[in-house]
Amino acid sequence: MSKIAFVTGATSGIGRATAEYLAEEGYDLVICGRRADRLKELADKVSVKTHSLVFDVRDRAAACEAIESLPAAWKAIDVLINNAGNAHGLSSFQNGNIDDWDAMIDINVKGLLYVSKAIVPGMIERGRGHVVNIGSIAGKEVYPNGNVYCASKHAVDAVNNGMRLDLNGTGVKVSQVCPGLVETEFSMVRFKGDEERSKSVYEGFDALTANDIADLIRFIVTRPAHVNISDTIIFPAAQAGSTIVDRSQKS
Ligand code: NDP
Ligand code: 8X3
Repeated sequence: MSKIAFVTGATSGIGRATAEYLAEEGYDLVICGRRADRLKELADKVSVKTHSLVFDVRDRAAACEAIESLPAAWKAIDVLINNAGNAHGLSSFQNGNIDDWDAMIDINVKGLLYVSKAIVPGMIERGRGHVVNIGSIAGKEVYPNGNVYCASKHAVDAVNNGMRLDLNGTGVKVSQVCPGLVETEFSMVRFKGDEERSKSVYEGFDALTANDIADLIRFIVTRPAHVNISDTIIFPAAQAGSTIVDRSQKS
């Protein structure tokens, strides 16, 4: 019987690449995001069965209804990839935009909680499952102007650890992947479509790609049943911390 992976934020970047890599491993996919056209494109590309759910993770009722609407054949989710999220803005605390703060807390933290609460009980009932939370180096360190994004990812770090403690003994594994700089649509979202500013984030070094992160996630979810990789930090070789990037060696 094939396994089912549920991927949030599958319309772009890390989520999309992860869906593709898990399809290669034979997982049927529940793919989620707000952009239905992108989900259709992904569904057409992969060679496994897919079920698309279009919802905004910050809308609690919509998230619950979408997950409840899954047909019986799609309900026994084996792997949950909690990936949907973004940074909105990069400003000092005193100049921060409260709408951006709301977006980051609502999407990165509350969205992850809503989706997990709808899926994890089924995993417990079945006595097996794996939740992979996409955190960030921003959940391990705080950097200037990162304030609320860092807070949201520190919350993911805490929720990840809390889930792992509470789910111990249930057969459900909990893992976190914390990337450094990955070139996706992330900076275009953070800088509200400012292409030049977005490009500058990745200048002068080889940033990670979405596939690099998907490869790590694939490794984590394909370990034997007795192995849990509980936490990982993955950097580009040129990065040593949130604010330490060697931009002099671009190949
Ligand atoms: P992208 O912007 O490329 O992808 C973000 C994904 O999240 C999209 O599929 C988007 O789908 C989804 N998403 C955003 N907001 C919502 C929402 N309200 N409801 C539902 N889905 C939403 O960025 P990345 O792939 O880089 O980011 C993925 C994750 O990786 C995030 O959690 C991010 O914080 C984390 N991360 C990224 C790093 C990087 O440098 N890029 C580094 C460390 C962590 P749609 O817009 O269709 O709804
Ligand atoms: C994304 C990486 O350094 O922009 O989480 O916060 S960073």
